Amino acid sequence: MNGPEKVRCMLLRGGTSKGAYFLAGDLPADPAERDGLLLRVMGSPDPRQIDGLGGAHPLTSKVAVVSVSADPAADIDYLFLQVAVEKAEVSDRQNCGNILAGVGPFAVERGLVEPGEGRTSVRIRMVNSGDLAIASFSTGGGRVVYEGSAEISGVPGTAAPVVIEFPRGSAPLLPTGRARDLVADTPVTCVDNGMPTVLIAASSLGVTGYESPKDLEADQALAARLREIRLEAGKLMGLGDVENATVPKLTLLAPPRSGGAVMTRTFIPVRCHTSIGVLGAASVAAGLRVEGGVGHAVARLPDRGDRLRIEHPTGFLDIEAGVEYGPGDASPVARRTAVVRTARKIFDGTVFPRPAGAAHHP
Ligand code: NQM
Repeated sequence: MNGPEKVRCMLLRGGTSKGAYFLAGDLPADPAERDGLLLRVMGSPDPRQIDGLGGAHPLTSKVAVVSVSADPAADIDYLFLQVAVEKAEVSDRQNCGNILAGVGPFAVERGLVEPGEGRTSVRIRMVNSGDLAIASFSTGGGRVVYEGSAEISGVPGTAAPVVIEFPRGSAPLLPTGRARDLVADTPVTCVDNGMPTVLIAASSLGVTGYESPKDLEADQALAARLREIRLEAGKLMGLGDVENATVPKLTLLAPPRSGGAVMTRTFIPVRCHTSIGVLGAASVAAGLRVEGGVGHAVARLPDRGDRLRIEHPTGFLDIEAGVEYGPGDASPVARRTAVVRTARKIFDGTVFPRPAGAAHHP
């Protein structure tokens, strides 16, 4: 099918990811046609994505589709799409909290939201999950202010903070109904505080959890074990056959090394994240607080408050996430989650997708 030859597009860094942001009205309404176009925009399938905007890694092959929301509880609708790098696949089965950081600024840039003087707060309906997020960020003189002094691990330099709050989500925090499961002979805690995630003690897989993402990705025996756990856990979590899905994520846990609550290595789900996803971190943080979960023996939880420091390969991510147990209730629920990210407009213009039907030789 022939899509448009050129599309209005903005490239933004959202947290530790980078994505192409579109107004929904600038893309084909038909999802199959839209996804075909996005593959051609990003340059997939191709390990180098040499003929498109993608950066040859899942963290830089992401798309946000934004529109005014019809939901009175929200200002903006945000649909996240993961464009596979080496396969001709576009998935709406996961959400992305890093790309979310750029959605409010993008909505202001495109005139969907009126910027305030000082700060602007945008209520965002995350179409993938149906949940809400509230993002607030610096604005002034009718524009988004990207410059600032907030630093986040995994991004060089500083930028203006984007504060993101997630009210209590709709999914059950423990999708299997248990704090601990034995999956492929491995004790795990399956948790979903915005991102379906399987928590595993690194030691139960024969690794330390301090290896570099590159070394972990090179470990073929580990990859096979993680695949087995993912497929079985996906079924237990009600996600069905996850062979070709980007969820659940798998997070290996080890004792903290730099004063945080826990050290992590997260598989998304095949490549190892160079830091950690926002909703992934929200799920880890909530999962660590689950009584009887696999995180308890590994993590050092602070005595008070909801704030946790999650260590990862390029630093740490501070996040507020708490869980509550009702009276006599064995199943905890997640309370509000909050996190600070930064975002930056990199490019605004017109993207010229590879022509439809052009032969590719993966
Ligand atoms: O968990 C990568 C990222 C993400 C997801 C992934 C994310 C989140 O860092 O909210 O941000 O887990 O695929 O962009």
